[in-house]
Amino acid sequence: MSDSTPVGSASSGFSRRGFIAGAGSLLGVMALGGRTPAWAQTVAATTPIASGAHVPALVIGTGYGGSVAALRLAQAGVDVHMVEMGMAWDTPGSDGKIFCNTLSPDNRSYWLRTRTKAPLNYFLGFPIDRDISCYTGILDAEEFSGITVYQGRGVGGGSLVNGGMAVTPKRENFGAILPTVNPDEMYNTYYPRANAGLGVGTIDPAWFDSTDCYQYARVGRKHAQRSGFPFVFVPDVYDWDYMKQEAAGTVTKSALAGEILYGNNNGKKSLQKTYLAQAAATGRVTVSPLHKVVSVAPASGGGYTVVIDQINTSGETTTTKTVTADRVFFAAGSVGTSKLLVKLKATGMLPNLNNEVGKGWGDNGNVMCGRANHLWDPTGALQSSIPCGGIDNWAAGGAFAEVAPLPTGIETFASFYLSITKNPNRAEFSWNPATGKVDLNWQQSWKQPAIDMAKTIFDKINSKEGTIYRTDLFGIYKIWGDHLTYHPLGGAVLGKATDNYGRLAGYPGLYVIDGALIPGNTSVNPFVTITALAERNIEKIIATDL
Ligand code: FAE
Repeated sequence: MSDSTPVGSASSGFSRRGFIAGAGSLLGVMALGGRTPAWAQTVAATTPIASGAHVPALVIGTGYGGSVAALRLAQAGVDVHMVEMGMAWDTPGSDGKIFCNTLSPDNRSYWLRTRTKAPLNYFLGFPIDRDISCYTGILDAEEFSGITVYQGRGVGGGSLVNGGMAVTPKRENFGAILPTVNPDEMYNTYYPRANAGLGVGTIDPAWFDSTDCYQYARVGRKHAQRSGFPFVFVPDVYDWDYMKQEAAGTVTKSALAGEILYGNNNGKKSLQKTYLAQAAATGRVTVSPLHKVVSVAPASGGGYTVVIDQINTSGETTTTKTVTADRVFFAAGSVGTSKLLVKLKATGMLPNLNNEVGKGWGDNGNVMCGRANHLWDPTGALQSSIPCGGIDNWAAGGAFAEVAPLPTGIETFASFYLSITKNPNRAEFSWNPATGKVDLNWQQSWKQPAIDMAKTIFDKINSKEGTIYRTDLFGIYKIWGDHLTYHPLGGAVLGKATDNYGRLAGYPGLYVIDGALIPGNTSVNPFVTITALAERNIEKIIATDL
């Protein structure tokens, strides 16, 4: 049967043999460090779905929302199949590593591109992008008219490429983030559950104060505090004990080798090591990597018909499969879910979806900038790729700025920041029949409020320190990284396109359970909120719908 063919990985299914093959490849890499962290004991199972199959629950996407849904459904006794357009990322390449390094991107770095598209794409005014061969790599730089949206591709979704910053928003800000959700439930039950499930921890402050690899963050703290801004430690899913050992030279370096944007080979607890590992351990969850859902429509006998393109590592469709599912969970990420729903409504597959589908999309107010420090204020040649602190000026200026690394391996005298701002602009996805694609009507000028809010922090710091903005990081004499977002949110907003638990209006058994539910902003980095909301919604769905 063609469906038992291994797809993009060494494992051939959730047979015992396949499971051990997959786990073995991962643990083999871990073993290079001479030590296997406790959380690395298992990996998600891959079993490409058969055309004609019938599944009780089908989850589109394997990021945060999808992983929570799969685990909790499986624990409730439901068999789940997860469909993921990206690769399994469980097999090392010829260099012995699963993921390539940020400083030396190869074909594993980008999703179907022939040239890298680094978020920070200039250095000293020179472009740093390079040619690569086209491959189903891990980071998608998806281009819409006014914005490039970065997203993870593979089993684990955004958890494969992100910085792991795991931030619970301040409770006083929650009403503006998810106005229809009871904050007591979230802060008493679902945020703690999400933090536990994700393995969130905070850096040891004494180690922070002494280690070379966070000199850049200490400089960031000093400058923030001297201008009167609070500096806060930001929790992360990185294994902080592992990082200490990296610094001590006793394990393979990962955060301290600059690994982040194109995957992290060791210390980061991506979803493959947390929710998806737990899901695999139930024996009820299987995954089809390199499979892309292209259609969902009501099936004549009840449930839904789902059409899936199986692709190869060049992105070409090799097989088209049709399966049926009693329930379908859209967890393809804010952009992926929105694009699917907008297309399915416009092309008559799901015509009864309401007119809120595609609306309320925001960039979490992302904007980047760098500052040029004095020569007597170096930020360090060794920089951990995992950020651990931020500057909080949300209440007064509408900005929360993470002090980000520039892990180039050389002293840059630069302080670098990713700001999350209260930018109120929202965009809308729409179907373009001429191109057969979904457009997003964001305009680059809509970043101006974000820049103004970030300036409430950095103009003041520059004035106090006698420093200036870097102009060489995003082009030739360009200060602001205002062309991108790492944090797409919205497009199928809770309580608008869906009911208050993610049930899609007009179609019983169809659910949205990812960042598409959140109306454009979370005031901090978003994945803890996406995870906590998914925990809340799936609990209700299991209790009342199954
Ligand atoms: P997501 O994790 O994007 O998962 C969706 C999955 O669906 C992906 O694996 C897709 O490949 C797959 N997919 C899409 N369409 C289809 C289809 N048609 N068929 C099958 N599969 C499909 O969704 N957030 C933080 O909180 N802290 C951070 O430090 C942080 N750093 C970031 C750094 C970078 C470079 C990036 C790109 C993002 C970062 N984020 C961070 C954002 C975070 O990763 C993102 O909000 C979540 O991953 C979104 O979770 P979802 O479950 O919505």
